[in-house]
Amino acid sequence: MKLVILSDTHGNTSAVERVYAEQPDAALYLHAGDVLSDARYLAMLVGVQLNDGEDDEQAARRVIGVPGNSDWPDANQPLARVIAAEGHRILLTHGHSCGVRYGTELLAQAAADADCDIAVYGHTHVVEITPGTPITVLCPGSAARPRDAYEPSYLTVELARGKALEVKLHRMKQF
Ligand SMILES: [Mn+2]
Repeated sequence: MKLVILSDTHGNTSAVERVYAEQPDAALYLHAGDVLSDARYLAMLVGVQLNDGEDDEQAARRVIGVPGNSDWPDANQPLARVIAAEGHRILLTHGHSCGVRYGTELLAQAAADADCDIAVYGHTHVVEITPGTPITVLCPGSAARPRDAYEPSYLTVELARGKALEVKLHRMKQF
């Protein structure tokens, strides 16, 4: 199944629209935060409710999002979520609460503690693709305000039971 990961759209709904226009057929979309309303906007484009079916691997299409540090605190929105897909378990969090600007050791530990094999974060606006030993750590960069290149970015992942992940970086033309 195809997974799309984006982050740090910071209210730029046209960035969300561009990602969805390029990747309209994924079964699972993860937005790693900043801001949650953009994840909700993506869910509207996909035609589902944000975070519906978080635990339901059978759901046809899912859009899962977490708040970032630029979101208003909301007790109903946990900072991290765990999503099961194709025999994998993915920890999704913005990452500011575990200091991703200074490294991803705490993030990888949190993923291991939650019995996950994949950790997805945002916040840095810098792409990271680190294959699992044993945790695969992924940051899609920012789909609106990149800090590592001129072009905004996002990731797609081909997830298959018992197979290695195929992670692909996508760069979009600057606006
Ligand atoms: Mn942030």
